[in-house]
Amino acid sequence: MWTTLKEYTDIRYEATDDGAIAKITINRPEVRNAFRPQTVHELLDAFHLVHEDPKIGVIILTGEGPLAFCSGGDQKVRGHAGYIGGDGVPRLNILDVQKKIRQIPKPVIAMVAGYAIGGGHVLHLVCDLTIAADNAKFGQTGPKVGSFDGGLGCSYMARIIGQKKAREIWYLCRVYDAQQALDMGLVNTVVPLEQLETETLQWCREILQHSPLALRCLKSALNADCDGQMGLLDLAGNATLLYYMSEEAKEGRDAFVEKRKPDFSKFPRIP
Ligand code: 2NE
Repeated sequence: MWTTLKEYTDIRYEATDDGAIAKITINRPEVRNAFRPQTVHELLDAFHLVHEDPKIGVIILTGEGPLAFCSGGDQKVRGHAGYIGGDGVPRLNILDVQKKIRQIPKPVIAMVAGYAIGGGHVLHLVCDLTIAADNAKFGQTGPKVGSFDGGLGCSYMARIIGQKKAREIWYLCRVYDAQQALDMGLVNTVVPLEQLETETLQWCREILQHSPLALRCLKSALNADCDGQMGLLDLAGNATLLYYMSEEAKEGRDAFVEKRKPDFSKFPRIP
């Protein structure tokens, strides 16, 4: 069913046999799939590959095993100014993964079993959709462990579930079960653990039946509202992409290449 596309140490990067669905799995179950700089480096690499692969239409982000989706930053390698990797440099580079998930022009689905906690909770939050197993647990721990995510972890969370609930989650650091998460609008659906992957693949297959360009434009349109000028950049990039595909735009290019005056007179000014 799954074919490995590239070997990594901290994650797995696989695709279905037809190449249409990619699955990126954080593979550190011994620490509840906490991420260290190496994990983040690999996630960025895999998301770059998935972005560039025109066969892939949907991406599943998940964690290895039934106990955790992701437990956030690896506290055991947290140093003075961030999480310290093999090069000794402290980093908070998970924020780059959050940006990549939002910017990639294909739906990303978080498939959550067990804990999605701390930075792991923000990761599911920034995905387009979340399918939760009935054993899933959600929450932030920042104020308990001396951390916080004041970026998408606050503003985007509040957009999704409202200011009161977002403040409750951050200030109290409680853990919420799958049904509570569904009631808050934090996740799209809850299914029995043993059906989690089947159900997620079903959602992927439904999405794959639809127009890739429509999905691409919708994702950037839904992002634009929250993402300011960078959101408009992606939305407008899609407008340019569509314009490049038109005869009108091709006339401008051809005229330049052929060293003649462009003739736009045949293109209507549609009201
Ligand atoms: C995830 C949770 C609730 C699981 O609890 P439980 O009881 O199922 O497992 P346990 O025994 O706590 O954990 C199993 C092993 O995983 C390690 C534990 O230390 C333990 O290993 P041993 O000590 O027995 O060898 N482990 C779990 N989470 C880890 C982590 N994040 N880093 C390193 N090791 C971890 C429970 O384990 C839990 O609450 N974990 C901590 C969650 C947390 O506070 N995460 C960091 C939030 S801050 C963050 O992610 C962040 C940010 O705020 C801003 C920027 C970037 C990152």
